Amino acid sequence: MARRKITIVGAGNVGAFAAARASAEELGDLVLVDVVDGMPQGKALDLAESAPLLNFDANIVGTNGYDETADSDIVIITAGLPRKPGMSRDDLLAKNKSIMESVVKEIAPRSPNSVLIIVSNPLDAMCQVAKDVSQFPKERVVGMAGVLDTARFRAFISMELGVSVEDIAAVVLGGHGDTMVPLPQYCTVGGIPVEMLIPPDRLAAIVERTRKAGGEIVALLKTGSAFFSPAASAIEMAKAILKDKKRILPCAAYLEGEYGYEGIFLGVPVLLGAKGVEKIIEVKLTEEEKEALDRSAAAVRELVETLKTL
Ligand code: TXD
Repeated sequence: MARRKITIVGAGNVGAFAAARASAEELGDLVLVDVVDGMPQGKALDLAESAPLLNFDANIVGTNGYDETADSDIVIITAGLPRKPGMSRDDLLAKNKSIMESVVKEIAPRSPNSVLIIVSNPLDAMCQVAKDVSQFPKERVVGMAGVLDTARFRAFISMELGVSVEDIAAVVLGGHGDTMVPLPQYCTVGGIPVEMLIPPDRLAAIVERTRKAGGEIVALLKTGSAFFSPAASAIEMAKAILKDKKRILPCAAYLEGEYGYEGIFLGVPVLLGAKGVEKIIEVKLTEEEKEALDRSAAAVRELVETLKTL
């Protein structure tokens, strides 16, 4: 069987680490695209030279154009500007909108059967732009946010309890931003509800830290934002699709009535397989959680409305 093909647009921090993870996992051939002259070419060559050390086989190409991206199975879009300290995700809207439009215009006709994994912020709004411009069916445009938010939630619970991250299952819903909705009631540690292991005040603090986890990293780094865990999250999704794993992961998916929302991208648990978002899974929410999700959906909707005016 021919190798699968993964294009990563935006070969910055997240894009480059995603490429490193994809190649180390031998997910397929890679194309790195960026606007900076020489940079994607240099990173692609560097990565190719790591192959003999890491024992993977893949063609890795860096380019400033799009012809090399033709017939990709997956396109991960990280192109955009990262948040600076004090800058909200929303400030990025106008700049990243035009970048996303220009990228998707090039990608969609060359890889008409691909699944687009959107990473650029503001995430949920960028998914909408990608869907509108590509005209792809909703199954094939999916946003990376929940996998990362959930990983952060799991990491904090692991730190709190001193137990393996492997045993912690969790889900975080909602838009990618301060309004995200971690769901402690669905979080388990080795099958045990987390609420039996962590007292309410500590758990509330962990939920709050999860909400602000992106900002915590931005404040520490001062320039740029998180990239190890975002890259790993995007590749987790790519792997689920390429290997048709049918994983249940929280992703930004286009809702048409699910959870009571119509025509917006929002983070919900989905079944990710070869077709992309094969199913949206609806879980029962408490009144409080539903209200929080409503607020999150309202924030995304507002952003999308603003988007139309830009
Ligand atoms: O959870 C999530 N979804 C996120 C999102 C987690 C982390 C980062 N998140 C967002 O991803 C972040 O706010 C940015 O919008 C993107 C990429 O973050 P990264 O940290 O990788 O930013 P970099 O290092 O600045 O890389 C962006 C690259 C950079 O090399 C630019 O030259 C390139 O994007 N870029 C472009 N590439 C192709 N085409 C165009 N038009 C373009 N414009 C910029």
